[in-house]
Amino acid sequence: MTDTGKSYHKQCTGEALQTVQRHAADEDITLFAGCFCPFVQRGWAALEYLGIPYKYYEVDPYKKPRELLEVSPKGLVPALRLSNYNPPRALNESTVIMDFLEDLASTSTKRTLLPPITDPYARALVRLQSDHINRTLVPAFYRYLQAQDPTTQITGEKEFKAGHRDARWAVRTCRQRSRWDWVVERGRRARMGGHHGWTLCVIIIHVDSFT
Ligand SMILES: N[C@@H](CCC(=O)N[C@@H](CS)C(=O)NCC(=O)O)C(=O)O
Repeated sequence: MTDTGKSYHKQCTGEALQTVQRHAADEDITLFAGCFCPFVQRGWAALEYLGIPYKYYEVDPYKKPRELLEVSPKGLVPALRLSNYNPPRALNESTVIMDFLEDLASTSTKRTLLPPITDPYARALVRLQSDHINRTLVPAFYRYLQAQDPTTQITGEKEFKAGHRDARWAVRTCRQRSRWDWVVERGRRARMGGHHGWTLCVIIIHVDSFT
């Protein structure tokens, strides 16, 4: 396989590694992960919060191993292999995965990342906010993270900080408009090791900004 020239972590460390080690055994759900990837991290946080059993499986998406291509057509992480089907099924795209996990939890662990189903407007606002974060903040963060030379790093930092300010503004606006306290309140608890909300999973890389 050719060297892509990209530089990224291929193994978790610290508490993340402990979590990986707790999820080494086979389960119905296998998370195909790259630990450096913020899209993986949001699906992973959702699995953890929702209490759904899973196996963590680290792969290098830039090397496109065959087993990853079997579960993710473009060979991107995250992806899920669902072994409780025969033959096994697969799912990719982080927000689709989060939706799937949310639905799965509603009939199993009964935990939820969203406001109650009886409040569809509050749920829609959470998704609206997440969509905004996906379009603005996450791409800027990712460019910043991957920048290797000083000029790209400086541009990346500016874009990221602008996206960051924008996201904070959006959260404030949503709080004024609706029941945003729910999510932000959950954010505070997330910091203390308690609950994550949907948006906080989407924006997991910025949890500290909201607490
Ligand atoms: N829209 C996708 C993005 C996933 C994605 O871009 N993953 C990156 C790692 S962070 C990847 O697999 N890159 C491999 C490649 O581009 O070949 C999602 O939300 O799941």
